[in-house]
Amino acid sequence: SVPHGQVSFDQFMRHEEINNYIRSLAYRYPKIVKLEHLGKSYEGRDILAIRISTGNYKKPTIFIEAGMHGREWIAPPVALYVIYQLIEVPQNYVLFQHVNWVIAPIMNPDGYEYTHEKERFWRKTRSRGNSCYGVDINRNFGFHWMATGASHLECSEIYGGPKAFSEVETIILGNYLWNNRNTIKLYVSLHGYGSYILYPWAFTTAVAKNQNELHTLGLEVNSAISRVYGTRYQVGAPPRILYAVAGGSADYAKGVAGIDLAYTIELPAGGPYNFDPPPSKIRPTVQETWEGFKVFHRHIERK
Ligand code: ING
Ligand code: ZN
Repeated sequence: SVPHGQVSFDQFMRHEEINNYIRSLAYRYPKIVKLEHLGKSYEGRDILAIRISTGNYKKPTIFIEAGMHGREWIAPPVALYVIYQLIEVPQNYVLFQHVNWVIAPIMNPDGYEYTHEKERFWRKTRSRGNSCYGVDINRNFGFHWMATGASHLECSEIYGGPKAFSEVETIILGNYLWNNRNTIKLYVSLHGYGSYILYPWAFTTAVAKNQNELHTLGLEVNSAISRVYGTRYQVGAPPRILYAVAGGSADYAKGVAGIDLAYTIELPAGGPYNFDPPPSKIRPTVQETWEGFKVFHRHIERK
């Protein structure tokens, strides 16, 4: 475990440890950090975000979220490392002079804790159904919900839920994107695994109006990441390079909240099942991905 209020990139932290770290940052850096309580999960855990800014909330905002899928343990450390770099490395303060950052490291704390306590490969939320638990948050958003790539079966890993926004965690993320739609200029959803940089649309093979910008920026992020340890991502829309999905968060961010730059990053993971990289994978992964976030930042700053 990690000392209270500290962060570690040598182990996978528990949800409460992560929350305590970001609470401690809010306490230690009140001028640049604001804690945002996004809401409570189905089982009552606090879903927190940290806002990093100089105090003017009208600046273009980068919103990053991780941990929507319980078992994808590599994603929350990447979000935490962005938080750590921005706040605890003073040379990086230039990165929030013209741009605000909001980062939520664990969107599905119930699923995440369940993977620590009971079933390592649990993906969904932990809401109770008739025959099975849980809904896939990334199939539960109200935009072309259930059109493709999702299941009506409660026990499926990709169950879209009894209706769109059936899950409180989906509502919390959807409302945040909607309520901040005028300032959020970039949304990044962190997942694992596969080494993909995905952009809308996921629900259709039709191309987005700003496909050119989405693709070019994705390629630039990939280049910056690959310069560190040679990791290479595939960049594209899900139906072309992976599979079509409806009800995902990035499509909702773009299609409903009007956030034109929306990405899902499938981090490289590893381990026998690919969701279970050894703790030694954390450092190289967070370090290389951070280089990608600097490219995202530069793009938003110059826009
Ligand atoms: N993969 C994503 C999923 O939700 C994805 C991939 C995301 C496809 C968004 C299309 C759109 O299936 C994981 N690992 O969750
Ligand atoms: Zn995922």
